[in-house]
Amino acid sequence: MARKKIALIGAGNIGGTLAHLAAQKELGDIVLFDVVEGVPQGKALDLSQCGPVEGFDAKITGSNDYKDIAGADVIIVTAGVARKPGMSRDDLLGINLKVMKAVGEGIAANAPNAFVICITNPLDAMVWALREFSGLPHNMVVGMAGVLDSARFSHFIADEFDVSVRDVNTFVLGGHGDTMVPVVRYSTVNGIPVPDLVKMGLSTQEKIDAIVKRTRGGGGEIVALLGTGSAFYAPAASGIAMAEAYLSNQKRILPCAAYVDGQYGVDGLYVGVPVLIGAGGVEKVIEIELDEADKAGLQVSVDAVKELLDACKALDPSL
Ligand code: TXD
Repeated sequence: MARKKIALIGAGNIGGTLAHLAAQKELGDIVLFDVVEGVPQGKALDLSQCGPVEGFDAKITGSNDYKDIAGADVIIVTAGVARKPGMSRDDLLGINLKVMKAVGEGIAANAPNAFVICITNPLDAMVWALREFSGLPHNMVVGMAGVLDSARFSHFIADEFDVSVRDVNTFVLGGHGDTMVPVVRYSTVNGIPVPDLVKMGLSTQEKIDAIVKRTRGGGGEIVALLGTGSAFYAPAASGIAMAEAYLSNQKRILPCAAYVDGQYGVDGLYVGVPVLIGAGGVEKVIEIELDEADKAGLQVSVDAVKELLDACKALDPSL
């Protein structure tokens, strides 16, 4: 049986980490693509040499030619420019929109049957643009943000209650930006909602509010600490979880930037919602009940995404 093929567009910090994780998990053979010559080839060779030490079988190659992504089952896109300190995700818009055009066309011409996971920022606009440029079905193009944002939320909650991260399940809706909506009511420690744990005296509302705020600024906190570049370990791990859900038909419910057409009162936008991912790609958008505050929060997020899309359309009239 032929191995699955994973194409990684962008061989930077996240791309390299994705390749390493995909190889360790033996998800398939891996092609690292980048516009910079030498980098994907060099990383591919370096990572291939992990194989004998770590004991994985995966063919890892580097390329500057879109033809090499032909037949990919999964494509994860990190191509573009990362945030620098003081730069907002939205500042990246102009540069990364052009990158999405090139990537979308490359995918359409060479791997139109792939499940495509976009990671490039500003995420909710870039995943929409990538879908438009590639022309792939909406259920086969999805953005990674919610898995990462809820991982950050979960980490902070586990820390606060001093419990294993494995027992923590948190929930983040909305856009990947300062307007994201961490939903405390649907966040639990082994099934016990966080508000109940607060009532039990195990934390305070002020501390939970601070965690929500820190989650919203989770990316910026790391950007400021690193000095150059942005987070890449957890973003890569999150992208891989989504790829595995598709490749192994896991039917996982994950918060992703997915195409929403009707649900949550949203029409024709990519926005962060819980979705079911299986062999059919995004098989379903799960519409959960929201209280008024969360609804209002989601609306702010949706409006921010709409503004970004308008900005994209102004920059590229073909959209
Ligand atoms: O939650 C999320 N979605 C995110 C998103 C979390 C963290 C970082 N997020 C964004 O991912 C970040 O703002 C960036 O837009 C992407 C990629 O982050 P990474 O840290 O991997 O950036 P790098 O190291 O700068 O890598 C980007 C690579 C680099 O090697 C460039 O040469 C390449 O992209 N690049 C291209 N590849 C292919 N085609 C084109 N046109 C191209 N342009 C640049």
